Amino acid sequence: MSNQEEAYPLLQQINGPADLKPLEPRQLIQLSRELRQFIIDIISSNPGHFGASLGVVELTVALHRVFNSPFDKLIWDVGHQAYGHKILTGRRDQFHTNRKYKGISGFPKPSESEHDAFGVGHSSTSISAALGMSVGHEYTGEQDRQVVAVIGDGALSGGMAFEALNNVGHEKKNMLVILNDNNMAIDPSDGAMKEYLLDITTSRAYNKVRSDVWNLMGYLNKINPNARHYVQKIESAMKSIVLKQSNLFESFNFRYFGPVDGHDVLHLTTALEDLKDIPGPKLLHILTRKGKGFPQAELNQTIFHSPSGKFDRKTGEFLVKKSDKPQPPRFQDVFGNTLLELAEENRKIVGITPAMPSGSSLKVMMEKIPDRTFDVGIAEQHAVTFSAGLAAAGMTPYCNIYSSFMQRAYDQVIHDVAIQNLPVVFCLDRAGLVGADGATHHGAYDLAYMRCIPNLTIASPLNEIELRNLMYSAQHHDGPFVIRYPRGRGVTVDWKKPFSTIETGKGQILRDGEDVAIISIGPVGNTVAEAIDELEARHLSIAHIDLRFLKPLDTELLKKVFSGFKKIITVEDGSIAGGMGSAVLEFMSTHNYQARVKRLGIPDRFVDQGTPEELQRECGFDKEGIIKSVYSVVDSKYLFKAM
Ligand SMILES: Cc1ncc(C[n+]2csc(CCOP(=O)(O)OP(=O)(O)O)c2C)c(N)n1
Repeated sequence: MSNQEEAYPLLQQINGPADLKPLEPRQLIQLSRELRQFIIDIISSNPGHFGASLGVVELTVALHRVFNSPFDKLIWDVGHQAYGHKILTGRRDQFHTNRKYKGISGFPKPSESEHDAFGVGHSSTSISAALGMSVGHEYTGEQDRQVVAVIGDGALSGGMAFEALNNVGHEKKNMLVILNDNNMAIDPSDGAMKEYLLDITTSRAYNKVRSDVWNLMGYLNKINPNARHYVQKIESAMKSIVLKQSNLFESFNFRYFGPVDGHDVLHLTTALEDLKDIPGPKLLHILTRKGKGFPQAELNQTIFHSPSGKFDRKTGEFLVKKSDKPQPPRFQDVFGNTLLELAEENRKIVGITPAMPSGSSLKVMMEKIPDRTFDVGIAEQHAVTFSAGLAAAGMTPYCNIYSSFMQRAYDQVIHDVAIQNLPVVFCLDRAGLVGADGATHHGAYDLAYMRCIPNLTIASPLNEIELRNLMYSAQHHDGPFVIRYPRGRGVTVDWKKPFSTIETGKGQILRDGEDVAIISIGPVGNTVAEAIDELEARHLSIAHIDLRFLKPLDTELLKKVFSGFKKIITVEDGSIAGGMGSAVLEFMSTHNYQARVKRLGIPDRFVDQGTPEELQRECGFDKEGIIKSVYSVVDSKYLFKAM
């Protein structure tokens, strides 16, 4: 017997949802146990999202027992909780490659499996997608397909989820929304919705009425399907009296069921079976515990949302020993600490995050100055316009949004901030290739999508020290100011060193040279510097310009570069199309310069997951890629010189 067969005897036999159908009820419990253990065993040695998948193990088993994927459509909101789904739908033996280069994606991805009904990664999309499918199935004559959206209480705080609820209530199509309520996003859930969900789960009288109706419906349905008609009559009478006024979802024309224990696989299975037969929009409210079954993850839910390294699969202790040498701070830590420092001096500064207090390190300021920090929920659009309002009232908001999530709030940046030239400082974290989260999370497009917006200032620091100085300089800027920086860490920061002002729109010459000029923006400039060191050792003389500001462009500096060089390479950790290199080309054309310009960056295709180093190599802007590009633009006599 192999180790696998010994450790997960039942899971080992599950190669697709069909294998769940003949299982005895007690085997569903066993399968849940094995599935949970399998996730713990793999994620402890190949880190990824953790707590959320553990929390929906029973739901996942129940869903695949009751529904027939891929005929029925299961849509996981965000998708970070879908590991169990992947494992039960034929990807058990690949699961050890989760989030790795060329491995399987950490999120549902239709190109990876027919069971991944909809591609996800960003939150609050599931109800819209489910409604679209439900309507689509009517057009294609496939209305017997069931459509299920699974959404967390955190994801439900996103405006799009409410837009969808509103529309579903109007369309009244067949679909089931499962609200997975664990009272957590990555950090504890915030906002009025959280209180509402708590009220609804604890209101005894309300729930007694609900469950009585539900039981009656299930019972009558079994003895006589026609009896549903009478039950519906009773229900709609009740609805108009009690439920509609007291239940938000009922007022959106959903039938609300629950709350039920989301860790009772047998009860869940029966509930889903019952709901399958009820037409129209339904919402099943389940209560779960994030990290269920792994005590450390239940206790430290934020850390174990997505543990940063390998951990002991029994004790939960992290295995990577802290290095003896002090590590440079992460960009996000520099953001958090610097904002606190600035806010202590400048009382107008406020900090805003859409549900990422830990990920952005806004938490640092939150702990010290809670009354000037705001976690607004997974609501990027609102975060931007809320910041605009704060700025209009004379405050200085620092609104921290991950680069890829900022895509959500594009019109808010243009309409609510830029047109009014409001002084909002946008700190875009996780810019560039982020690594294991893959295509949905790379901060690939911000330079391109921000560059065309009038009134914006756009900067990217070479390192953490510059991030501090840019944040310092931005507070008195008259108009919106974008600072984009990556995940990870670079250089040591002397926290005692006073801030210095960085003049808006000024780049810097990092190194003089003769043969080729390389223009970079942001921390990728450090990779460029390494490449140049190596090229110098091979007797090539390369100039290095750190543009620092994409907008306004340092035209003085660029004029110097185009006057002195006929071979120019641009390097950016962002999309080549429309990014910094494009700005340089436009500059060249506008000012009638002629040069050979080669642009390096993220190509015009979606890049999957891997380590940032692997992905930079794939995209051709790692050290070797830069060196190769230099050789490709220099004349053969230089090549000879370089030998
Ligand atoms: C648009 C967007 N903003 C932020 C995130 C980051 N994010 C991933 S999971 C998550 C929390 C989701 O909470 P919830 O829906 O309650 O699911 P849980 O993890 O609690 O199961 C957040 C904020 C995201 N994926 N998409």
